[in-house]
Amino acid sequence: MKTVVLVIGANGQLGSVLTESLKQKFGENNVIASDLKHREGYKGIFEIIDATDINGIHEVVDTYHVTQIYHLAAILSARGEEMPLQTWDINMKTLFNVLEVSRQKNIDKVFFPSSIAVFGEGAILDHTPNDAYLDPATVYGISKAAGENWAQYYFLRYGLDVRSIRYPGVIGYQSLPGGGTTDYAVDIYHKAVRQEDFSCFLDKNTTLPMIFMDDAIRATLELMDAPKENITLRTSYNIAGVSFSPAEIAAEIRKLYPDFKIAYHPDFRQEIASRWPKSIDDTMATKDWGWKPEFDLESMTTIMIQKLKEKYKTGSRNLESLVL
Ligand code: AKB
Repeated sequence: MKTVVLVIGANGQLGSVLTESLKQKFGENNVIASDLKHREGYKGIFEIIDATDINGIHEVVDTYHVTQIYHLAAILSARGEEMPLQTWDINMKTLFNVLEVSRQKNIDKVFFPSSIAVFGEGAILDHTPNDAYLDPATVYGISKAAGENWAQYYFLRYGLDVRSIRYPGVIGYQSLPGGGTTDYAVDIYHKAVRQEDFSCFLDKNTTLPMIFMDDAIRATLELMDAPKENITLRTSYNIAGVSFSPAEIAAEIRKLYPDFKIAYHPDFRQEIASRWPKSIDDTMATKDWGWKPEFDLESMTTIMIQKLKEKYKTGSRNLESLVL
């Protein structure tokens, strides 16, 4: 049977890039991108879905005979703290709707992104292991920790093949993040290329786990391709990319822009970051499906700067238009 993929949250930072990779893999006519609003200039099949409405998901699944769902819609850590109850409602409602449609329609595979935000002070924050204690302190983190357990429940109870990754902060030139605590690490490159000073909302030595977009996409595709019997974790897999602090990324940028200036003005996001891991132990992902990151801070910085320079040169000063 042919694979038909539905991506929910296809306009987001990860969704917009993952959708393109899925189109390359399965063919443009076999990938249905969806989000709350249409994306201007998008090439391919696009449907408006509000994932809090289960009927909308059912309809699209029926119309296109969808066999896989990637559910990427969520309110992230920083934005979530501005509207805690709404964030819980949206993050959980959309997940339940996806799980229920998938169960009822016998969807082959479901992807649910989790995050390093599931961890809190109860975990060892250096090389945090997959099975560390989970005591998240943000609504987003709580919703992801609960979501992981619900994913496992649907696997154990109904045999639904749900797979998940705990993403570090994702860094890419193709799209912009929104509402996360790790967003500074994308914004900083934009400011550097535009030769502007950068005001950082985290303290200089706040080390966090991050991952370059290419690695994040490859991890997702590799996990989804892995034989079912290899997937021993039905909650979520830790994956490591690269860990660094604002001071370290600024130093790397200064190798290319020696005059680059950064000032530190920590706000409420510092509190969130200080409870998150500094680095991640991804032994389980390596063992089960061969995960290995390829990008370090230096190689990531070289590509980010080169690609953003090209984009700004071709006149994409409007950040919105950086979404592919
Ligand atoms: C955030 O900062 O909220 C996200 C995440 C780490 O899940 N980028």
